[in-house]
Amino acid sequence: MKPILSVFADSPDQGQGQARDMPVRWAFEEVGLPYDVRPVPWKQFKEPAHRARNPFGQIPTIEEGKLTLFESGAIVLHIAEAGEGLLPRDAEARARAITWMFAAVTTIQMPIVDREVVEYLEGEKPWAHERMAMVDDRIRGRFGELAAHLGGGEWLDGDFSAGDLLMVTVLRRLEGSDLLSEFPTLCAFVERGKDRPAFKRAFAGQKAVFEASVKA
Ligand code: GTB
Repeated sequence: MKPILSVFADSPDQGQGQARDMPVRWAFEEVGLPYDVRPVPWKQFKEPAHRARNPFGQIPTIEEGKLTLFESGAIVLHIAEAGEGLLPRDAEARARAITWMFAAVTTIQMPIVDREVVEYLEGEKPWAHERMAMVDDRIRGRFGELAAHLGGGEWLDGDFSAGDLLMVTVLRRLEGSDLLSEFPTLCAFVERGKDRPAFKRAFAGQKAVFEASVKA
């Protein structure tokens, strides 16, 4: 039986692939595991049926027989462990790839989320401008460190891994922004991720769900 991935029925990003089902789709595509999707309408997010899948009433979730999982990073790890190509076989290289997965969803993603909070929720506060400048500086610091690590390398640690997949997904949240453009190394890293056929299939998949919602 195919796993079922819950996604936005009508994503607020209008099919730009910014919602957190995108890394999960990408991981399924990288390892070649087919999956079905369950589009969840906004009004059902906090209803008991969806909270049974995710206590926080969010997407993404996956259902795989009796197993239900939430948290995109954990789901990507589960898929990477089930298939081939996202985690090295060598135990130490595998541990390093998992370290990069955590670095993406914690160290790098946290200040980016802070920025989105200022932008979308705190923009009217009298201190918003000052706070935004602080958060931007924190992001710049992290981006500088990440770019220095990447240097002239293609991926974060040897071959492409689930760490790169999550890192590209997280950086995409600032795609097109001046902040990311300040770091050509990171922009090139993001583009390399987006060039992968599996990324393109995942992107097309989420876009098709959004377009169906517009037609409905
Ligand atoms: N830590 C969780 C994970 O990684 O799985 C976070 C999951 C999460 O934030 N889910 C969001 C959600 O379900 C959708 S992806 N929100 C509904 C709710 O909380 O009630 C976040 C998201 C939403 C919209 C855009 N956008 O419009 O660009 C981008 C990302």
